[in-house]
Amino acid sequence: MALKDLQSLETFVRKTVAETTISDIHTHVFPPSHGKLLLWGVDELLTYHYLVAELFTVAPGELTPEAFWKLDKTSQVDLVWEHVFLRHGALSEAARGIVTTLTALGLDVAGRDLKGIRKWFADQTIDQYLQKVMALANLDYVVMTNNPFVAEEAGYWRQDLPKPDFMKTALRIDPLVVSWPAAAETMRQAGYETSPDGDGQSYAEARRFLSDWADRLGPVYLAASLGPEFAFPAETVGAKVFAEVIMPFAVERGLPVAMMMGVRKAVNPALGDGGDGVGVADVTAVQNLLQQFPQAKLIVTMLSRVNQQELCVLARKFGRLHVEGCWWFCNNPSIIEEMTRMRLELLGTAFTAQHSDARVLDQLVYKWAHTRTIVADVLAEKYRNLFTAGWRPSEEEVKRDVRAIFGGSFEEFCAK
Ligand code: RAT
Ligand code: ZN
Repeated sequence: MALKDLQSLETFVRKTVAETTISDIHTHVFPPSHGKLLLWGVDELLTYHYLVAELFTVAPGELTPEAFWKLDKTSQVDLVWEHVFLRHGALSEAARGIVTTLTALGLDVAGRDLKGIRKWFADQTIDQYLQKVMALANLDYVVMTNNPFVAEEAGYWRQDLPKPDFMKTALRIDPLVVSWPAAAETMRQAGYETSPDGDGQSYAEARRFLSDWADRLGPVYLAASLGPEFAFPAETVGAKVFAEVIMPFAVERGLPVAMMMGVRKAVNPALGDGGDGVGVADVTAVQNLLQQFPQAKLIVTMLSRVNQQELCVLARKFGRLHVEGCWWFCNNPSIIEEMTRMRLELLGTAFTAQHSDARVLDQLVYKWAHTRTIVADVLAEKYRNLFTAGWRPSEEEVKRDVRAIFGGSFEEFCAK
């Protein structure tokens, strides 16, 4: 049915964005069977590394990261609550996210009763709570990040524990690229003949390692987070591993490679996960990979705002490049709005607007609520412009397009 006037078009677009079921293609959640790896609840929310970093922007000088990490979780939470929420305006995106999440769960965050909120969480059971969060965020599935180089994670996977179907896997392989000697040692201990120098035999064994893990996990894609210095081709171990291990393996298996580019690791190591920064990545590395591996498919997100236009332009040249998400420091309303608008203008609906990157299960609620609001505004404007130009979209077309940027295009890309 064609939408006949601007008002009904806009209302329908907003309603559709609010109601469309989303596929979340990058998260850090785990199946409940993987025990403590699945983080959830108010204490985990308040000690999310985004908020720990923010704590040290406002905390008194005598509170050092070293002292903070020695405290028990409850005391850490109390410090974040006191300094980020009570003594200063909780205006950052991560802080507002806490408020959105707790409100959506029906908790009285305005009452500032942290004790009462903790008590409510203590009464939840994870299986039910997981279903509740998936329903509140309105997701059909999440893609996890599964790193076989982390002993604890690998240990759970080796036990073949149950996993809900709505939690899909991604095989994370950063260590191969960014710390080959350590990765070679992990593989060697697991029975693969890999050496720290990297040679033909080691690379063949690394491909065997990936193959065994891909058989075990059944991943949707392979994934690596890379620094701004990543270049391809180059005389570096990382570039060699891409050329000799990752790309041949991915092409042979028909798996896309997800590259998350531009993270400056451990700028301030004292902050732990919160200590990473951002740098401008080299988009020509992606271009060169696409040119040298004509059968490869790449899924790319970049951390620096500066990279976004260049990346979109490259995606116009290669249908084998899928642009996705407003990653980490780009996951802020002003930047999401700008990036979504630019992507629609350059790529139509052939991209994925967002991933949550949720490390704590409950974050799925706010990350998606906030993104939906922004995408609704941008899409309403784009459809208004299209209508004014003379096109008459139907309800079915609006639904198709909204789903496309929330998972549909990604699925088409993976199936190509
Ligand atoms: O957003 C985050 O939590 C980051 O620490 C990283 O996990 C990043 O998204 C990554 O996947 O490396
Ligand atoms: Zn991530």
